[in-house]
Amino acid sequence: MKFFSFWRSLASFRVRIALNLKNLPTEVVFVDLDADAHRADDYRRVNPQMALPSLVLDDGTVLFQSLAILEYLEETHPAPPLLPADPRGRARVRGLSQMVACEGHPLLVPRVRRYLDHELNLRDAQQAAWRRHWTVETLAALEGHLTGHNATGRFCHGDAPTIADICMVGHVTAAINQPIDLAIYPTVKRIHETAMAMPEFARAHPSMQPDTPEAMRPKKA
Ligand SMILES: N[C@@H](CCC(=O)N[C@@H](CS)C(=O)NCC(=O)O)C(=O)O
Repeated sequence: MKFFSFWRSLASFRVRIALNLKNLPTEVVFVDLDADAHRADDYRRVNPQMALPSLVLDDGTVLFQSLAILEYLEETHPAPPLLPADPRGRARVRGLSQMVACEGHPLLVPRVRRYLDHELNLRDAQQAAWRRHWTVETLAALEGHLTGHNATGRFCHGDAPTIADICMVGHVTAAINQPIDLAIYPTVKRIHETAMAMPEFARAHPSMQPDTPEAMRPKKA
C-alpha cells in the first residue's frame, strides 16, 4: 500500500496510528502541505479533494477520508480490534471519533485557515482565537462524554485503544501546540497520556516523522 501523508497532518496521524497498531507496512509518500504540494497535479490526480491522507491499495484503489480508511483497515485487518464488539459501544466510539474528525478538526485545516486569512482578512490574533475557540469546544464535549461514563476505562471506551482514542490524541496534540492547558479536561488528559505511552501512538506523532522539520522534533537532552 502507498500512504500519502504529511508530518503535521492530524488526519494522517490517525491513519499512522491504526497502521502501527495493526502492524501494516506501507510505502509512505510525503506531500508537503506547506509547499502546497497537495494542490499540484500529481496529488490532485490521487485525491481530487486535495486533502491528506490517502491510502492507495496494491490494486490501485484510492481510499480517502481518514475515518473511511480506519473503517477499511478495521474490516480487512480486524486484529487488534479498534471498534467494540457491541453495536452500542460501536456507536459511542464512532460518535466520539466524529466529534473530532467531523466537527472540531475541519475548522482548523489549512484551507479554512487560508480562507480566514486571505478572504476574511483575519489577522494572527483573530485566527488564533478562532482555533482556540473550536479546539476548546471539542475538548469540553469530549470531557463531558468521557468523565463519569461507565464505558470509559483506561481508554475512551474500555481498556484498549479504539478509533475514538486515535482521533482524540490528534485533537489534544492540536490543543497542546496552541497551547491550551488541559488541567480542566482531566479525563481527556489522562487518556491522552495513556495512549501516547504506547509505542504505536508515539511513533505516529507528528514530531516523529521522517518529514518532520528538525525544529519540530523533540529536543535532545
Ligand atoms: N476529514 C478529512 C480531513 C482531511 C484534511 O483536511 N486533511 C488536511 C491535513 S490534516 C489537509 O490535507 N488539508 C489541506 C488543506 O486544507 O488545504 C479526513 O479525516 O481525512
